[in-house]
Amino acid sequence: MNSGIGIKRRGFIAGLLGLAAAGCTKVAESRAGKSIFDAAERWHAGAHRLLGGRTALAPEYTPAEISPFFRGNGTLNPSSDAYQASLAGNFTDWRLEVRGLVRHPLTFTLDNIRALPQRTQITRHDCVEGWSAIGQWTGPQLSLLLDAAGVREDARYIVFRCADTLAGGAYYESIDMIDAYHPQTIVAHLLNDEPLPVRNGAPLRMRVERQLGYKHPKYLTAIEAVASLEDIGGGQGGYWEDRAGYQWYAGI
Ligand SMILES: Nc1nc2c(c(=O)[nH]1)N[C@H]1C(S)=C(S)[C@@H](COP(=O)(O)O)O[C@H]1N2
Ligand SMILES: [Mo]
Repeated sequence: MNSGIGIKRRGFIAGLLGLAAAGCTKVAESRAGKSIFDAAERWHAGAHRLLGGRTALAPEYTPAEISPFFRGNGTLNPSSDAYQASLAGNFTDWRLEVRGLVRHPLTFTLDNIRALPQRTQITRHDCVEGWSAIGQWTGPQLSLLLDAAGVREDARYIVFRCADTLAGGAYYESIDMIDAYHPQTIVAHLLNDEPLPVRNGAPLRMRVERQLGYKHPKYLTAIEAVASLEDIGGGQGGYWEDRAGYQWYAGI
């Protein structure tokens, strides 16, 4: 069942990308869009029954509960010339690659990302450093991008690459396929209906709502499907996992 839907979704996205390039923005409302939503709903319902707790939804909040200010943490403004030039150009040159163990490596522009079916969710972000904030995030589900690229059967993890560099090097993170296909795992480009502020990861950041703050990479440049985390950084699956012994699975 899953692979059949995967093929349908890939065809859908391929069509969408072609249409987006031609300037059509209404595709998400089309009949193809509707049927793909139905298919995705059925897939998630089936997965939920099979996998139990790992696919439960994180709590969602009401607009009245949104924090007036969503603070930033870690990198607040990547210092590289490339990032600053892209920011100055309103990120029109930003590219998100989907690569690694996929049948069809893809490159998305921000317009491509905005043209995909969107999910909006109001969630609470919890940082291990002892603060929380509630925000409304919007973007396509990661599963849409992965199905468009056709993740191979030997892929077990999804690695995220970022444009910023902290004292210990570039930021990176990773999750397993259960979180990658979780309905609330989205590639966010809007916070509270506005393009992401720079401090919160402009122009793209992951939301992985069942996990702690450091599992939500900002300044996203690439999504890589891999079979093992052994050769990623120090092998523990993330910047803070490798440097400070943070848990790789940071479920909340
Ligand atoms: N690229 C990148 N992603 C990152 C970080 C970072 O420094 N660089 N910090 C992480 C941590 S520890 C937290 S709590 C959140 C903070 O997100 P915010 O800046 O939107 O509050 O981003 C996470 N993702
Ligand atoms: Mo954090």
